[in-house]
Amino acid sequence: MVRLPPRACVVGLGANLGSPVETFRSALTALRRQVQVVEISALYRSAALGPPQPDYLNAALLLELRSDPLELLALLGRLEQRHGRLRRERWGPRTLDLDILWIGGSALDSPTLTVPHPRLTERAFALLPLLELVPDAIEPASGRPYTKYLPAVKHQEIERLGEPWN
Ligand code: A4P
Ligand code: MG
Repeated sequence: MVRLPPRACVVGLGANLGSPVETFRSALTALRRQVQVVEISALYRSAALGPPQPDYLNAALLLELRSDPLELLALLGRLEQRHGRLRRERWGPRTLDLDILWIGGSALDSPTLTVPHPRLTERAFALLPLLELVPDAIEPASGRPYTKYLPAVKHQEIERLGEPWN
C-alpha cells in the first residue's frame, strides 16, 4: 500500500475519443511538471454512463496537493483544453476529462469545485481507481469508508487492464 502524502489528492482521468492512453501519458507528463504525482492506478475499461458513446478508459493519480484546490482545478482545465477537449453535451464523449475525486479528509463546495466529486460513490470507474490508490479512503461528510459503496456499483461494466501504461 502506498504511503499517503501530507495533503493527498486523487485525480480521475477519463477519455473515450482519440487515443486515450497516449492522451493520459501526455497529460501525466505535463502534470508532473507542476505537481508531485505519487502513484498511478492501472487503466480500467468501462462502459459509458450517459448518452450512447464508445467505452471509456479511466485511471486515477495520487498527488500531493501543494496549492489551493482551485489552482489545481484550473491546471486540470488547461490540460483538458490542450488535449482537444470540447464541451458539447453533458456526459458526452471526450478526449480527456480530469476530475478532482477526493482530497484527504476535506469537503469543499464552491460554485466551480465540489470535493469529493459529487458522483464518485455512484461510479465504479471512479471508485475502483481511487480505492486502488487509497484502499482505506473515507468519505469526509459521513465518515464512511468508500469500500462500503462498492456493492452498489457492482453491476457496472468495468475491467481492470493489466498492462502498464506510463
Ligand atoms: N467541477 C465541480 N467539482 C469538480 C471536481 N471535483 N472536479 C466543475 C472537476 N470539476 C469539477 O465539468 C463541469 C464543471 O464541473 C467544471 O467546469 C468544474 O468547474 P466538465 O468536465 O466541464 O463537464 P462534464 O465532465 O461533462 O460534466 P460532469 O458532470 O463533471 O461529468 P462527469 O460527472 O465527470 O461525467 N462513463 C465512463 N465509463 N467513464 C467516464 O469517465 N465520464 C463522464 C463524465 C460520463 N460518463 C462516463 C465518464
Ligand atoms: Mg469533468
